[in-house]
Amino acid sequence: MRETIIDWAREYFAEVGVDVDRALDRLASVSISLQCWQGDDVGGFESTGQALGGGLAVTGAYPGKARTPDELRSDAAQALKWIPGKHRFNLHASYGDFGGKVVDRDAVTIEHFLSWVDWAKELGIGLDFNPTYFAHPKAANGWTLASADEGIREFWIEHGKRCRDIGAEFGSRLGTSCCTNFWIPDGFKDTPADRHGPRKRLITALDEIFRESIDERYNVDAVEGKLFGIGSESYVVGSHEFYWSYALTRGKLLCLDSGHFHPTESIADKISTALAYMPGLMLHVSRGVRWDSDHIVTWNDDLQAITREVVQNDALDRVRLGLDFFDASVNRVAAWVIGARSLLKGILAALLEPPGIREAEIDEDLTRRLALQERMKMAPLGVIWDEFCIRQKTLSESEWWQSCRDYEKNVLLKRQ
Ligand code: RNT
Ligand code: ZN
Repeated sequence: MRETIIDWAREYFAEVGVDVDRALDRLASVSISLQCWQGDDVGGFESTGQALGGGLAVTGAYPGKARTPDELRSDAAQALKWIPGKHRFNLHASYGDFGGKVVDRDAVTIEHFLSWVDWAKELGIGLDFNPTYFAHPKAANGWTLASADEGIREFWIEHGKRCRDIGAEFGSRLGTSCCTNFWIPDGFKDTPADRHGPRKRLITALDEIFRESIDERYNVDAVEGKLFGIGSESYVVGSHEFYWSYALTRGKLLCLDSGHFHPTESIADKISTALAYMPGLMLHVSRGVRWDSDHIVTWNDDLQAITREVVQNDALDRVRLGLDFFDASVNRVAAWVIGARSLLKGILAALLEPPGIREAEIDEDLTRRLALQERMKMAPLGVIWDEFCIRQKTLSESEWWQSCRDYEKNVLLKRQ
């Protein structure tokens, strides 16, 4: 039965000029960077008990969140099992294994992340990294690298440098280059008098952080802009244009977060332009609902517009795919799995796009283009997706969920 259905689906796609097996091989080589912060509501493992801040907000009180590095590793390893393919894990600096000691941000070293490296080695996965510019007394008023206070800037510059070094250690120890992504919250709630000064300070601070060059085989830096945050509604120093220009002039990766724009502004149309000028991109695939709400990624039009741009620009090797959402209202492990599987489905759909769509455009037959685009929305994608899960020895849509419920019952709910 299964064979018949798959053969039929393969036939369906062959008819429109798509080789399903080639698409599945390509999909198998795609790595998604799974964000550590979905596992514990961006809490981290510092023992300082700081509120989140930085304009970030997590809502929900689903039981069972990870409280220690070991618990987070156990949860993430489960999630990775239910996500077909080989993926990566994306750590924040506040997630070090600090052993109950207070280690300030300007003192983090690879020592605090060795248990993560061991874990990654065991799983055979790569690690990515992020300096943490929030949830800290020196970021309490929401200003870090662009602060008017030189001491504050110095502190956060040191943090940034150390994080790149940790990233490079990840890269060299794991044999796969780490992407260290910089996002800072700095901005004003209300109308600023000076928009220029903070941006100049941020440029100087970033240039200082990036002064030492690091072998790209070990670490690449990315910079992430934003339109606004809670408490920085009127002005964000590190805006989209700011980092686009910074990345372009400094040879850094630009990180586009799909939740960091006006609700109707999609990052999909920015990808082809960025790739025309820049060596690559980092994506934080997220789902904003009315604002930068960081909802779990689902297989919707926005997502598909993004994944088709990456695929149709032939840029799967130049775009680092990361997830960025944090939802505490549902099972956190399931959140990872649903978000990552959705992103992979988006890539699969893009890989299965018939060449005829582009050919119709070249022929200036826009009616044919539209008709084929619409036809493909009902194509048997789900059958091919199931086949991918089977080939990757991952549980299917109906099965992973049951295992996840068992894990919830046997592990997560026992954490109370
Ligand atoms: C914040 C940025 C940033 C964070 C993570 C936790 O708006 O999107 O990427 O979500 O660093
Ligand atoms: Zn982000």
